[in-house]
Amino acid sequence: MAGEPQADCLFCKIVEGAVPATVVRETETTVAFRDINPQAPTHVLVIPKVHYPDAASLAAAEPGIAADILREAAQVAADEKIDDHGYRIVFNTGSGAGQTVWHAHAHVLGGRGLQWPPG
Ligand code: IU
Repeated sequence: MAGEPQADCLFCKIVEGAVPATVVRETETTVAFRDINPQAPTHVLVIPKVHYPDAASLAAAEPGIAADILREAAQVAADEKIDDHGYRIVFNTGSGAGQTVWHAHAHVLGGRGLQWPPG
């Protein structure tokens, strides 16, 4: 069923606590944890507890939870004190854009200068 945990999904396992992660925030609908391969001094992933393969399918099915992700991303940026110099919220969507984990997630990146276009 849509949104149900997937047995082969790493991020579902992090939500369940079956795989360890450095969790920085948790709400009823979301978990935020440090990326295992950080691309900036602050690199946190914010994920929904429900399973959808990407941000677009999450937003279509659960727009309230998609909004929760954005609110949590902003809270992470404030907690990490990266909001004064600017930070980036990224949803890689599709393999051509670099998505490798098929459970919706926002990257929150900051703590260094960020180039545009991102490449
Ligand atoms: P992507 O947008 O799907 O490429 O992002 C997946 C991210 O998940 C990527 O930055 C990985 O470093 C990160 N990640 C992680 O934090 N822990 C893991 O066990 C695995 C991937 I696998």
